[in-house]
Amino acid sequence: MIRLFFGLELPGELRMRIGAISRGIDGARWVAPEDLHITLRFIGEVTGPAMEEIAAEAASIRFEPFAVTLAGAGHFERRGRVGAVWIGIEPEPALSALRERIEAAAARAGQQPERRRFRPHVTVARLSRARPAEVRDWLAANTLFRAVPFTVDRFALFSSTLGRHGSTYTAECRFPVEG
Ligand code: 3AM
Repeated sequence: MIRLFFGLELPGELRMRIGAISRGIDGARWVAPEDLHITLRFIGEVTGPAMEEIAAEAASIRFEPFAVTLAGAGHFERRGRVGAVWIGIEPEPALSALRERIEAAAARAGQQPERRRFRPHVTVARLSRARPAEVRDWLAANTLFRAVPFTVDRFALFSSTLGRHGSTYTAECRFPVEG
């Protein structure tokens, strides 16, 4: 079995920039710069043949290149606790449209529909017992984060491997605009 999700890779300069703000919360599990990404659609554990089917459907997706701007910072809470901090993404209809096409491709490959609302973000750290004051300070320090737009001309199917220091991600297949 292999754990999969669709997402976007980030340009090196952006990963470096986020790497530079990946500090200041004691006990945070910072995502390594090479693993920073935008998740488009979580798939979960599948077999090799199921992965091939998913990839084959994704390969039929066509889209025009578009620009994405990372801006702002936020957090996700679970049961009243901050579980992750992230850098946000400016609303971009083309990004939502690409996500919809991936959702349809996943459905054609037999995946159950994703019911969670799409909240595009770049997870910077996962937290379990962080001090609220440190989380607040990190969010305040990065609320004005804004990067130059970058062009999205491909998406990827990533595998996720759980290691001793958290998950690492590998782009198993890339799907360029040109097909
Ligand atoms: O790294 P981000 O936050 O973009 O949170 C998981 C991670 O997102 C998310 O998939 C990405 C790659 O692991 N994820 C994990 N389990 C999930 C689930 N059951 C999930 N998303 C939706 N449903």
